[in-house]
Amino acid sequence: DLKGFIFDLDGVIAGTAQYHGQAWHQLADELGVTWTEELANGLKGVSRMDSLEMILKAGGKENDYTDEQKVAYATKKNDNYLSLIKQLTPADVFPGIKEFLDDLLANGYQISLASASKNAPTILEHLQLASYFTKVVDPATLKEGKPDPEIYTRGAEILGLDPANCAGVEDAAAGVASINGAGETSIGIGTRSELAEADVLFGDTNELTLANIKAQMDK
Ligand code: B16
Ligand code: MG
Repeated sequence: DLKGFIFDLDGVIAGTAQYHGQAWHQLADELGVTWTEELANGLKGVSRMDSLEMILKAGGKENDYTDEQKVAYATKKNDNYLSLIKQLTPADVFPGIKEFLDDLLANGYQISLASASKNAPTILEHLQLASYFTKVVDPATLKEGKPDPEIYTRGAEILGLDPANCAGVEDAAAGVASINGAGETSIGIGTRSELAEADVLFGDTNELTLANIKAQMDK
């Protein structure tokens, strides 16, 4: 039986994935790396430094920069991203998310956050959702990023729950792989072609309800 829900942030709670994409696209242009849909999707859920490595690799430039230069580029992307998320307000919370969170709490479920983003606490403040997420995995303490299971394993741990009693909610293939690897139920938001391994799948956050989840799990 499910007792806890572990949430991704970017692309699940709000449309910040689009701002990450915009900021990386700008950096890829600067580095002379061709921006493709495939590259953009592959970056979803992936940590900042791993994302930069993927972009450099896509352009065959993985050996062209020193670690110091790489950190400088990643910082530049983050500064750009921070300027984009400044405009976030509670109106940017995806449809149905607040209702779902309220419903979970009203029914005694526990919730935690498993975002790879070091900016997650800031974003939650902008969205006025910080009070829902008193349990947040600190990505700075992780050895491995998504798709490794570590972040979702920790998401269950901080709730004091067995992973078998937890579900994770994700928009990225790397995140679904992390949830599945942790032995939890994976709930994907997106398309079947992108999130082939999700146990439960919705096309849109407004379909995310306890009744809809149970209906798909009982199938
Ligand atoms: P930051 P999530 C992930 O957040 C994003 O999907 C990914 O695009 C980003 O690179 C990563 O966080 C790190 O974010 O640079 O802000 O620390 O989807 O796990 O909530
Ligand atoms: Mg995400």
